[in-house]
Amino acid sequence: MAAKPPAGDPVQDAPEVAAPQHAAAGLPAIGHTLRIAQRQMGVRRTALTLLKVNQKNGFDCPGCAWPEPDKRHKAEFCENGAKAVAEEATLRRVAPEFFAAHPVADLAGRSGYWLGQQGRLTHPMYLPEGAASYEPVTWERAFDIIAEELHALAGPDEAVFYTSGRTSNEAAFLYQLFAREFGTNNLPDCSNMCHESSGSALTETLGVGKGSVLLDDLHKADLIIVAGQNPGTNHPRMLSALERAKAGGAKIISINPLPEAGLERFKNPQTARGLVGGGTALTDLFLQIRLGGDQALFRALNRLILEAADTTPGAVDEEFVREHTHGFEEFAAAARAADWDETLRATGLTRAEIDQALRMVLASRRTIVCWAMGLTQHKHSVPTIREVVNFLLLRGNVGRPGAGVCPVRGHSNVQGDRTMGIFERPAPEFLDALEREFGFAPPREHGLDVVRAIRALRDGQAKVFFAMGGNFVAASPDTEVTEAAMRRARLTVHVSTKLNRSHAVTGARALILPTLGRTERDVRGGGEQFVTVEDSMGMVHASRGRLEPASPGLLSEPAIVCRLARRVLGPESRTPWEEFEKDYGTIRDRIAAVIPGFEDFNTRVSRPGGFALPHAPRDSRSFPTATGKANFTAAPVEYPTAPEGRLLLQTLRSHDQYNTTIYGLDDRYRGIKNGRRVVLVHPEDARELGLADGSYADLISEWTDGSERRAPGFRVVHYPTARGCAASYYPETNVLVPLDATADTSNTPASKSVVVRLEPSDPA
Ligand SMILES: Nc1nc2c(c(=O)[nH]1)N[C@H]1C(S)=C(S)[C@@H](COP(=O)(O)OP(=O)(O)OC[C@H]3O[C@@H](n4cnc5c(=O)[nH]c(N)nc54)[C@H](O)[C@@H]3O)O[C@H]1N2
Ligand SMILES: Nc1nc2c(c(=O)[nH]1)N[C@H]1C(S)=C(S)[C@@H](COP(=O)(O)OP(=O)(O)OC[C@H]3O[C@@H](n4cnc5c(=O)[nH]c(N)nc54)[C@H](O)[C@@H]3O)O[C@H]1N2
Ligand SMILES: [Mo]
Repeated sequence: MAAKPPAGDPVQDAPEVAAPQHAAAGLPAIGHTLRIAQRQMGVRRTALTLLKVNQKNGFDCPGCAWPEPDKRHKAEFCENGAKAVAEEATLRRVAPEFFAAHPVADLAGRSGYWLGQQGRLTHPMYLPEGAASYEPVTWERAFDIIAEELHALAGPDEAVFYTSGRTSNEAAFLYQLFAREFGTNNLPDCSNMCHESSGSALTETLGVGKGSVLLDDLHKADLIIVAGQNPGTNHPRMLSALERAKAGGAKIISINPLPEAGLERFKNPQTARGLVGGGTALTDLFLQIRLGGDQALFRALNRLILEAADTTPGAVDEEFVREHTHGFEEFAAAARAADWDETLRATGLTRAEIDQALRMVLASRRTIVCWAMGLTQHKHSVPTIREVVNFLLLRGNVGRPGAGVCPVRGHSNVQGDRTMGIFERPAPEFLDALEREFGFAPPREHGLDVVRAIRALRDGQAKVFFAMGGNFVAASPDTEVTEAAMRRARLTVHVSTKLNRSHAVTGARALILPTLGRTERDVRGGGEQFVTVEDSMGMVHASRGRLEPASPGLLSEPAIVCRLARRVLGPESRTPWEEFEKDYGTIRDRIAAVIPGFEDFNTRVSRPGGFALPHAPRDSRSFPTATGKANFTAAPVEYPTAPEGRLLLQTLRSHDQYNTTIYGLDDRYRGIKNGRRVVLVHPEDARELGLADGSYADLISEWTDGSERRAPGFRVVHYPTARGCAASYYPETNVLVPLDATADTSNTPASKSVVVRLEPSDPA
């Protein structure tokens, strides 16, 4: 991101700070929702649109991946879902005249917020080599340009096909099919930066890289542990499930360096008590952990459970361990050796707090652990999540009602995209099935993930970058490195709904291909089409857009892939791209033939509410791992540390953003208003560093190779975070995350533990 609000950009970052709040939602949330929605859509469209979100005959909320309950409310959305819808259903437009008035250099100087506020893209746009501005282009010409650049490559692996997580199952299936027929597995996706660590850890230990619980399991649990997740902002509908679990007697432990308002108390806007009353207290025990201390915490709990079993039979589910697991002895030896000094240092917790957690764990028959980015974006994320699995396996908390692993996904269809084959390291069985069904030989070598794709572009080994949604340059780490890498490409192409920074940081030539959003009617081949998505709990259901498209010139994502494939692959491709474009039902028939769990897809998805994908550990306590059992693992305990005078910085989301899409400049629950360049620091740490509340500082990250990266001009906010741990918003701070700072095994950027020094400065 530009360091300073650029000249001519009316967005002023001038943070005002009040005390953090202690409850989420309630009446203020409704007021805030309606204000943002009406600003974008007007009153009538706001009402019509919001009533269709997440209804059985409506569209899937483009916000988060939290599942819909079977019995739905009239208004089954949340404040932040409504903002996501308003952002897409806005009445504002970015037409060709806009690009004439704003050359690329001008766009590159604007904030992400300003770019997003301009409205929906309406025409395919082309930036010729050496030109200053995008100009309108026909769809045919756009596909010709892409074909020209792809055919000029020395080989298919010089192309990269990125996916963000809003893409429907149908579009994702076609997109990976096209990339593989073209000849590459270079299919990086946002998941590489998100839950890849969960996928890696769960596949190795349980055999399935997805969560093992359904929504109803949350309602039945005795204990729900929420670690490294801020559902009040990022999965607000999860609070209703937590509220219901509490009504059934469940206890909640939250593990977080920040006291997040949404986890403290929930005022359910669907109930009178929530609207005007005090709401429901959610967290029973708050463990204010240091960044990256979770592996040490779960290791210590595992030691304590094993010790309890020495005196209390049943503390360990011995029958489950014997029948269904592998590697117990080695794990138990490592856990029994957990060191208390190290545990307390890594976690910043007291022994009394951990003992209190243990009592709650031992009192629970059915335990679920939910987590998100606070666990997945560290160097040692994979062993951390494996330790969570150890913890659940010990007491038999996998594969029975009310218990299990619950990685809470981000984008609304990020899990479905992976199921459809958007993966740079596809399983051989998946490729075999593609080969059988489509009669071509898919490439077998692994492709590039996000970080490796950036390196390949940087080093000139990749030359065409194609993105199905997302905002790659702003979402990726090491902004300056990533932007320089992108500028080296021959061609960059973005299929997008809205303008963003990736359209302003381009290769020699660039294309913007505008597409339909979830909310919009999709008529192809004379008939109205629907698409399908998979939520965080493996439920697959239909999504039908209801609004008139933002422009008659838009193509749907499946139509774009079909036309691109026909143009690039030519008559050699035996895939019926034309038929796929006209009737998405024919795509689903092929998905059914290729992907296990989708048998009879068209029939089953027509049922209201859809269907659940099979999940062997959940359904039958069988574990398709290398050992055929659930694997205990015993990794050495790791945790991040910062040298004297430095802090660990996490980069996280405010309440008014969807990843790189900025809805507004407030972070209501944390008491921040009208600005995003803030850094939250514990008052004691700030005093030691000589940083008064309200003063300004540059954030400088220090990487192990001695290199430094700087983000200037952040207002220091004294905030009750864990000691030694600071927090600041993404994507402004992505410039600080070194490209090489990634999680072991999953290669996910370690954006939740960046070592920084704060230097007093002026406002940026
Ligand atoms: N409104 C809205 N909804 C969204 C998104 C959005 O941007 N806006 N993004 C979507 C996407 S793609 C995703 S992946 C999810 C993200 O959902 P979250 O993971 O909730 O998102 P973050 O803001 O990154 O929050 C990380 C949380 O983990 C805590 N944390 C950080 N480091 C640690 C740690 O080391 N240990 C522990 N125990 N806690 C830690 C932070 O304090 C914070 O509460 O949300 C999805 N939903
Ligand atoms: N420092 C730091 N970096 C992070 C994270 C972090 O916590 N800290 N989080 C990471 C995570 S979890 C994720 S998931 C990634 C997100 O990375 P991305 O998914 O790449 O980024 P988004 O901001 O979600 O993408 C927004 C853009 O998607 C486009 N879009 C929206 N809807 C549609 C649609 O229906 N179709 C199409 N074709 N385009 C659409 C719009 O043009 C919009 O500008 O960022 C990662 N980066
Ligand atoms: Mo994500």
